[in-house]
Amino acid sequence: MEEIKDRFKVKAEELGAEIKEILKTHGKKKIGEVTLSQIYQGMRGITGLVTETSLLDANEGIRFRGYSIPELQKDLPKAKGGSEPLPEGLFYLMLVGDMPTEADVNMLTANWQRRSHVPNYVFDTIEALPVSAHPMTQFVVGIMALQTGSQFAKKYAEGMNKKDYWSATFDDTMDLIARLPRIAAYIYRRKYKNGDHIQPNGLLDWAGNFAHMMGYNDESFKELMRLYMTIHADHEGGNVSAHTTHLVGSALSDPFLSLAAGMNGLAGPLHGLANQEVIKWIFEMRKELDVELPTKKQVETYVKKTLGEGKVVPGYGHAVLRKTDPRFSAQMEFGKKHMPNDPLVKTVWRIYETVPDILSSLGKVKNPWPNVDAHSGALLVHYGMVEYEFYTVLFGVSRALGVLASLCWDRALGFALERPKSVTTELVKSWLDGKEEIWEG
Ligand code: CMX
Repeated sequence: MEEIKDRFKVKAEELGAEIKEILKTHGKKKIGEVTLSQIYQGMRGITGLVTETSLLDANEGIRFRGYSIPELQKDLPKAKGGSEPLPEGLFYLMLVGDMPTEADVNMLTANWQRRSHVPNYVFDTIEALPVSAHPMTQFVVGIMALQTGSQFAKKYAEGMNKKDYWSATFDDTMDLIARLPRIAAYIYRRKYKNGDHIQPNGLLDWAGNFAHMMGYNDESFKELMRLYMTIHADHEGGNVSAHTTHLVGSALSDPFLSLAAGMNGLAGPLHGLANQEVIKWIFEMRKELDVELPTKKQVETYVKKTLGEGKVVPGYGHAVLRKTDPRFSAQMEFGKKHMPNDPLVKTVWRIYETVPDILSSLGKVKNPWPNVDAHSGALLVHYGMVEYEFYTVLFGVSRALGVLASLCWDRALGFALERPKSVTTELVKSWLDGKEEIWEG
């Protein structure tokens, strides 16, 4: 068996035994209560999922297996001559739970290269769509076309023992991650570069090769891709893309079906599509004001106009976070290092100086600070990637690392079909009138 697969198996067996013991002794322990507001308002704050790969702290931001983003930037292996973490390393950390060595990361790069062949019918399926189709639509269709090669689906149909679910999930996960950059780059070149495709370079790392296939060979763009693919990978289990992948996977839908579902969720403007909305909004602001770098006063007026039109300020706010997203800060650091005088990047920083006070003054926004999506577009535009409709696909390729590592854990730990209870308002009213007892599970 592959080394990483063996290591994952050992870790999963250990944790599986531990969880069994925890549930035997403490299975009935209450860990919270649920209010009516929570069930009507997006289940905010209800602890209802277990996700091993990362944990979000409202004030500190995301930690992957206990490591913050600055710690990952310091400790994860880098490409030769580079200073940003290799996403292969983050995947290893999320899956196995240990900080990888350089040899572990090289092993993963080689493994994904071996698995990276995308059959021609996948490209043909994408080609059947009009070129005007949104890149996320093309991306999901590409993933669905790949599904025909699912090991999990094939083995399940042949009568797979449930003890082997994790193994087939692992194989599909590795195949998917290996192939996603090729599909994403194909969509980019198809839509924006007249179908002038670029063959993979087998000597490059996963993110470096992705940059190369999209047509960006600047070393600092490759570094940006390594950082981008690392920081967007996971944000614990309750966000729409992670939760959807987990939910659909709980029906034993294979990893291709599950990831495609998660990616459809990522394509929503309140989630991953916000990265395209941010840059679109900034471009519109600059056009309307007819300036390259608006003043703070101009930004303030434009933000108030956006709010007055009943719209949200894209890239600001978060369902869980209550401080500046460290993923925003990591990108800001990258900007300071590689492009401190870029007017668009400086506009993002000026917006950062302006928006939090305005959102706070509304009195209802729980988090006035920027999230991950507030910064990414400006860095991409700096290198010439101006096609903002594509940005969510970049997010999706990265997010696959986290949600698929989690799916491996779901199957290895034998997690159950997800099936929460729902109620009607009629029933809620009869609870409130005391006509019926509130059910407590
Ligand atoms: N601009 C204007 N109003 C905002 C706002 C923003 N950036 N963020 C929150 N609000 C408003 C909400 O719309 C809500 O208003 P109503 O009560 O009138 O409906 C109110 O403030 C309270 O919302 P909240 O509890 O603070 O935020 P939610 O948990 O409901 O929503 C989020 C979180 C991210 C959807 C929201 O902040 C938002 O719409 N932000 C802009 C879109 C965005 O950047 N999304 C990307 C998130 C990161 C990601 O998943 O990729």
